[in-house]
Order: sequence, then structure tokens, then C-alpha cells
Amino acid sequence: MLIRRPKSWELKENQTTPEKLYMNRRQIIAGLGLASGAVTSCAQATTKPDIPGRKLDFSSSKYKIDEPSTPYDLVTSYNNFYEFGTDKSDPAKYAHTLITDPWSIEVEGHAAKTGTFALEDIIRPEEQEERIYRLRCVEAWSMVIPWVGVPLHKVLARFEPTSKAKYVQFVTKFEPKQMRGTRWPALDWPYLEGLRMDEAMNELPLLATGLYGHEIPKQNGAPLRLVVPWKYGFKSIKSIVKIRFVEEEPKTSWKKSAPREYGFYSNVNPLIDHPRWSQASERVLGGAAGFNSVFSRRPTDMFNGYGDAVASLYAGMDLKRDY
Ligand SMILES: Nc1nc2c(c(=O)[nH]1)N[C@H]1C(S)=C(S)[C@@H](COP(=O)(O)O)O[C@H]1N2
Ligand SMILES: [Mo]
Repeated sequence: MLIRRPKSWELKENQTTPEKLYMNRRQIIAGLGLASGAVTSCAQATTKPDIPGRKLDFSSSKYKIDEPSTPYDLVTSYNNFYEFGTDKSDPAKYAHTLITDPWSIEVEGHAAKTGTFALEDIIRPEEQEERIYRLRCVEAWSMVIPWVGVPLHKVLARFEPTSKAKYVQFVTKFEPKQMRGTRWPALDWPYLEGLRMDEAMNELPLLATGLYGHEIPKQNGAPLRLVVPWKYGFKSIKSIVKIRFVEEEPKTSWKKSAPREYGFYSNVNPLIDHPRWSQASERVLGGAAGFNSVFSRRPTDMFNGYGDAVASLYAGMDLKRDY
């Protein structure tokens, strides 16, 4: 794969810290201060990396949930990644065929800095943070996941979006040879998602590179996936290869496939039911009472509990109409 080096700001940066230019995938996570031995090699199977007893310390983090996190094995074996099949167990079985190194991302549209960038030139190791977020799937289950990632707004700001950029669209890799699920039209490929620009520039969204202190497994969206904690899980697009700054509301896969069921905004909202089921509560996978227990049901929080940070984005909007 040909990777054109980005211009201007990266080159300036490289002159002062030349090692960054050659930072490899392993070092992206290692830059967080983790032992490099704890990182899964890209050449290895990615479903069950060896996890030494590393204790994650979120005590000083503003972004955490005081509940047990969903066990690693469950976070990495119960996935929605339709490019590898529609069964929850398919991604862990089949995502190993995805080639994630090297990886480049195309940046297009209304921004001063566009072009094709190597992943290593978009993600700055020193900007990575650990944050615990609840992922609330539209199917009314949730998991509590300790992510590693870079705040989305920091990455987007570096491309210098212009005032015409009202929305940002994300596109997942589409490579049928590496993604067996795309042989069937479960969705219209490639997978598309989008945010309004002010949502994207909010402090909460992460571009995740890892979870549980490890490089993100392929079934969870390696090498780079979005996490938007106040929206249903499907907004958190995986294995991103394109970022587009656009003027009009961009197409999103689930809205395209069933516009009556899935809207552009898709904010977690217990008051607005999905046409076929309630959104008032959710099953906490791997929660205190175990995988399938009815006792681990919890009421769903407005904006998934992140209202303080995001409710103001929707002031004056009718969330029943703009669902
Ligand atoms: N490219 C792509 N991204 C995707 C999906 C998908 O099918 N394809 N599924 C979404 C859905 S419905 C959910 S709930 C989350 C699940 O993320 P996880 O498997 O890491 O828990 O990924 C989202 N991102
Ligand atoms: Mo989902």
C-alpha cells in the first residue's frame, strides 16, 4: 500500500521529534506507558492476547464508571461487526483476516489539510487516554469498557476543518477478500457513520486504539474505531479508512437500511422506544449477576448518562423527530 506522507504540520513536528515519524503500531500503545510486552503483535491471532495482571488506574480520570468492567473475554467475543458476519460470535472467529498494518486514512472535504495519512501520523501516542465508557447497543444490552484512545476533537482539529464543514462522515474499510461478511448484503457496504460537527468536537468521543490497556483487537475495530458514548453503539464505527468533512447530513448505514428504525442522531434515549422494542432498560452483559441474568437489567439513562456533557447540543431540538 502506498502511503503518502502528510505535509506541513507533521513535517514540522518530525523535525523536532524525528522518532515519531517511524513510530510503529506497537509503540502507539506503548506510548501510553504500558509494557510493550503486554501489546498484542499484529502478526498474532488477536482474539486472546496474553494479559498479564496489569491493573488499570482510572482513579484520576474524569471519564469512568464505578462499576465492574465487562470481562475482557466478553468484550472481545460478543461483537457487532457485520463485515465479518451477523452473528455476535462471527467477528472473533473471522476478523483475523483483516490486514491492519500498514493502515492509512483518507481525509477529504471542507478542511485545510486533506490527503492520505498513515495511521501513525494521525494518532499521537502522547495524546492517548484511558476512559471507561458504557457502550449501549440499540439491541438493549450494554457493556462497560475501559478504552484507550485519542479524543476525536484533537485529531479533527489538526485537519483544520473550514466553516463549511457542518458534519463529519466516517467510512469503514471495504475489502471483500478480507471481510467475508461483505459477500452478503447484510448492509450496503461500506459501513458509513456520521456526526454533526459540534457533536464531533465535544470532549467525549474517542478514536479508540486499545481496550483494557491492550491494542484494540480486530473484532472491536482495529486499528482505529470511534466511540461515541451518548449514542447507540452502531454510531461507533470500526476500522475507519476515511474521514470526510461535509456540508449536508451524511448518509449513515443503519438509517439507509431502515430509516424508520434508526435515525441520524441515535442518541440513547429511554423515553423513545425502538419501533419493535423498548429502550427503557438494558441488559448489562457480564454484570454482577452474570451474562444472561435478568437481575443484571438496569434502567437506561438519558444520553447514556452523559447528559451533563451533551444535552446542550440538542437544545431546542425535538428528539422524537430527530431520533
Ligand atoms: N464497521 C462497522 N462498525 C460497527 C458495526 C458494524 O457492523 N460494522 N456495528 C456497530 C454496533 S451495532 C455496535 S453495538 C458496536 C459494537 O462494538 P463492539 O463489538 O466493540 O462492542 O460497533 C458498531 N460499529
Ligand atoms: Mo449495536
